[in-house]
Amino acid sequence: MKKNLWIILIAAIVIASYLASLSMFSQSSLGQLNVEGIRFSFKDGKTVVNFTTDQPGFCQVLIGTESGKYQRVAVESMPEGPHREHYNVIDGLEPNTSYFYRINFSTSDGRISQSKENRFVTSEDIISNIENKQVEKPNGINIANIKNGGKILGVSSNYGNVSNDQQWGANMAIDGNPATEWSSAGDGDDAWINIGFDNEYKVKAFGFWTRTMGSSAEINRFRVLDADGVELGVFSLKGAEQIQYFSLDKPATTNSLRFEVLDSTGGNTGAVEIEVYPEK
Ligand SMILES: [Ca+2]
Repeated sequence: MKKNLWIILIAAIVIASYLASLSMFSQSSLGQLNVEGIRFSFKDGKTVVNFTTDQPGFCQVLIGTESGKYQRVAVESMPEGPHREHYNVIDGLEPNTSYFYRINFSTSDGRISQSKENRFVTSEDIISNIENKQVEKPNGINIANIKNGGKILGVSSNYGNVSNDQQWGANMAIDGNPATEWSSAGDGDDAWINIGFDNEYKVKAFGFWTRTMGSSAEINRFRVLDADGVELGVFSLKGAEQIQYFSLDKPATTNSLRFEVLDSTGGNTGAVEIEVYPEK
């Protein structure tokens, strides 16, 4: 019974945030949430939102760079039952950037309320420790490579609208050849590529080599998601001279990885090579 109630609550919060993100309902149809002592902190690529509510319950913080449009959600870190002290975490916000946010809240008896929209600015040094994730080339088989069963499940675009197996097509990022490159068709920070494997693996590390056109097309930061869309981390690149390897905070069991650009020098972003390594 208690478990069912949590499922209903969580579903209610998800639906409320979905509706909020689409702006399909009038704000007056929801209770107004008042929060106390809201605080933002920034560390190791994470933004943490702390606040207190009058009633115990669950909440989400909807976040976006445009007023009324919330593309991201800061979720509660391991909630154990309804509570008043809230601790919501989100990865991968841009440094020194102004964001709009709104808090969705649900009490244990199912009442949903929402805060007014407000804004905050992320700190300069939010990403300062991310580079620590870089590692030496991992041992083992590169399961992203076409020869090892890697395949493109989707891509934001290919330059010249070519197919994946032509020059500038997405396959060029997983062909093991440093002389070939996948280039998007001007996708800039919106470029993404989804790489499937021949099986499910426990992925521990990956390598990423951004392409560059000197003053454009170079990826600075990107995030990685598993097959369920769960974000596995945000990673920063240091230049385009070579492939750079990263380890995941914890191995991810998945049959694909999706790489999404967060920050770049714009234009025809893409990758020379992407490699993925599972645990043995
Ligand atoms: Ca290549």
